[in-house]
Amino acid sequence: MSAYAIQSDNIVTFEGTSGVTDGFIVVKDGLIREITQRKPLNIPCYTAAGMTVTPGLIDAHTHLVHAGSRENELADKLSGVPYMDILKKGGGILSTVRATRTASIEELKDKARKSLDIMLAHGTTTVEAKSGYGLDIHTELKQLKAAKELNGEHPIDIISTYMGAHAMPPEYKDNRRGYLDLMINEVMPKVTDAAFVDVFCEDGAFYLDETREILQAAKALGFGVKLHADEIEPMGGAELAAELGAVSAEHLLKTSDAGIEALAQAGVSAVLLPATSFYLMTGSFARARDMINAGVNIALATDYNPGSCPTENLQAVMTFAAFGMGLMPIEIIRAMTSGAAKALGLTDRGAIKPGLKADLVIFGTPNIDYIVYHFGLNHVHSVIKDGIFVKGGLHADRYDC
Ligand code: IZC
Ligand code: ZN
Repeated sequence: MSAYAIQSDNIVTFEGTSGVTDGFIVVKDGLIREITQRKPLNIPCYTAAGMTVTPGLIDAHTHLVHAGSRENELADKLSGVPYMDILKKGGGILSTVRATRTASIEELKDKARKSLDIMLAHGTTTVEAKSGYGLDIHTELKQLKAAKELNGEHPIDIISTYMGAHAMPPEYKDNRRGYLDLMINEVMPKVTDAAFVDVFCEDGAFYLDETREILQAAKALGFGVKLHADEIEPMGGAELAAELGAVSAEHLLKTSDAGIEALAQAGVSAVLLPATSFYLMTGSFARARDMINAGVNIALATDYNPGSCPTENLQAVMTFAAFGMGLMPIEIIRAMTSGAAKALGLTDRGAIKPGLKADLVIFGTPNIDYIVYHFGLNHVHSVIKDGIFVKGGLHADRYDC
């Protein structure tokens, strides 16, 4: 069926001031055609009365494609060993690099596909996926190829990011210049399956000058650029993101007032990852309220990865955004839909608006506050991607409302 309508008394559109309306969403050929108060005639009409319809959730920061897991590091973490110390000892990211290098593309895809299924079941319809667990040319391209193939095979849209600058590969430990040259001259020109390049700008990963050089080269090749910025140490990453005209700066736990102002002035989106703050037991969260007040566009994402945030579930992130950052439910949903679309440079989704993709989540809750209020479980009733029910579905006896 190419055209239908969904009726609900709680439609979170992000049009107007409150962003919430009631009425009918008319969907045709995969797109939203109309939001109307009048019942459309001559098309099937599903009723989602008592439920809440939002745009499909967009997870703007994940490390989706990788092999292995790191529960062997949990005891160290719980005993207070810092994340970067585990990396320095050859664990952390480098442990996942070893597993990913030896995995076949099918093994990578099988694991990532399971994660995509979990994401979809929790309401995610678009996901960003970073490479960065190969650090050599072959494995980085293998990760990006896995993501590209999954994009064609799974309902979720995958937007890829090349992140060779995630950690210094052991074979270049004493030759940082050599690894920078490899990424800039050999890997990036061969990357055809990614929209963005990202750098882990952090003490113990890549310094500010190295980050600038890599991202300037990426821009010259036509990539959009992103930074893991000011996560653990205040490195001036936000200021660099502004200087480079980055699409987004991500993490931002330690960003200064000047850094926040720079993001606002340059129109750089802030991608915030409160579940990671929780999982790393940092005791602090990014200053989301100050960023919103300064006029910075905010996205909230999972950071799904096997080390610092092993969850695919954006509803878990809602809990930490609310109770860690003090954000309101409407701000949280906006940051996972229209805010996240902007942080990925996407203009065809992220709101319930005529002409946009019909990517919709139907939550089995009476309003959006309830999604955040009753925490720790999955409230998704159904998911629609490009106009098609890909999870759940409204009952046939509810046709023709
Ligand atoms: O595998 O630990 N922060 N990179 C930077 C990560 C977390 C992913 C990981
Ligand atoms: Zn990350």
